[in-house]
Amino acid sequence: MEANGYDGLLRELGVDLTLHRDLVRYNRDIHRRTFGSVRNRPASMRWFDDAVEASHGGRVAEIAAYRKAGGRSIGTFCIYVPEEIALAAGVLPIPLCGGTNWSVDYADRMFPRDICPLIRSTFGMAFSNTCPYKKLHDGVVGETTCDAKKKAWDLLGFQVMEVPQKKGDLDHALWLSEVRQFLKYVEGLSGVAVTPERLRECIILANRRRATLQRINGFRRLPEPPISGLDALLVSQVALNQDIPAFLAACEELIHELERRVQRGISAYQGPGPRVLLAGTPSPMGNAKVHYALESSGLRVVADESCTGIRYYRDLVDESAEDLDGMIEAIADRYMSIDCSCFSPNTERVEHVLRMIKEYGAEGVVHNILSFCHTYNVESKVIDRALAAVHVPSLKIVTDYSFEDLEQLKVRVESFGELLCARSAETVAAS
Ligand code: BJ8
Repeated sequence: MEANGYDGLLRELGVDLTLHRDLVRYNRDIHRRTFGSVRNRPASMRWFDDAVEASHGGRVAEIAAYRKAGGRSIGTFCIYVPEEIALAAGVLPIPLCGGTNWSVDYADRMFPRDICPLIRSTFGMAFSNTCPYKKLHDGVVGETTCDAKKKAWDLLGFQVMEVPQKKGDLDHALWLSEVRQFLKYVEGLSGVAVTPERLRECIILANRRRATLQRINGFRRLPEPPISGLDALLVSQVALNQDIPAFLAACEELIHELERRVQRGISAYQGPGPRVLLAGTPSPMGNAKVHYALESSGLRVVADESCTGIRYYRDLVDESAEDLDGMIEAIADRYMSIDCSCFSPNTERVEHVLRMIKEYGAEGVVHNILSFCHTYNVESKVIDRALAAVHVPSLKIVTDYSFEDLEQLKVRVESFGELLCARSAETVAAS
């Protein structure tokens, strides 16, 4: 029996079909449990559900066909890899699959157990021969962000971009030279020289994807958001895997539906609930546990301060440069503005969190930290100091992808929700 109609292709790609079926079943269950728990979803979310399913079938076939026609693709692990340059060279950047708990233990073959689940999940997929993209990549591009990732690239011999750890002039110069080298690398893979015309088109295309995500997430600022935090996460998760024009078309439909919902006063939430900003590590496709724990406990996740949230779409590349050099500089500048916790100091992130609290009307912050992610874990203390100064409470969740601690998490989340409700009642009483 074919799991999803793509067994022939998956077999050709060296995928272990028995394990892959098990993985797909596992992922479907988690998807149903988390996103399926949202009541009264916009009908156009259906496309995004299907896109998750397609990431193990139809999308794989599309990329295989693209390569057969002479195109190239690379695996990426981080939003520092400049997607517009890769696209301009005819190289599709595809994020490695790293959100499923199913594959975590398969990483033990090469990695210690005490590193973050995102890394273990990704490489567990590769080592168990269940990642359909493994053989579709003409290269994998890593980056020097956290220690666990840096050393993983060493072990596996990937191409690495050096992301500086500070943001001074020398760091900017280093990063610009890395971006230029990346351009040479992708040109070498595809044999296609990047022209200013093509790069401009790709800058505009990638900017449209970010601007579209900004529009969708803008709805979450409303007192009654027409889209839940879970569904907004799903849109972001799908964004990086799917064909950009198809993704943009689906988003337009969703935006129209959200506008209609706002006009009719339809909220994504059944009853009142405190608004929280979720800050920290990414939740890649397959993982929505913390969003689920919060929203199924009556809280509203109204903003995501993460790489599967605003960190990916906050800044656009300046489109005014006229020549190739100017465009590359504009791209380097935009990527250097990303506020990942691997930077020291990372004051921009603190400022961004404070600004987001106001923009999205958040009453509290929940730090979402993947186990063993030291940079985000320690940085939560820096953010907490700034939050204390403006009297915004926070809750820190350090967890992995498994659902074993869900009930425990929900108990903590519910009492945080009660605290936020009590504070808001006090504010109302005092006014
Ligand atoms: S820009 S957040 S995508 S590095 S969670 S693997 S940091 S131990 S994912 Fe990240 Fe780029 Fe930064 Fe974003 Fe390491 Fe932490 Fe794991 Fe992480």
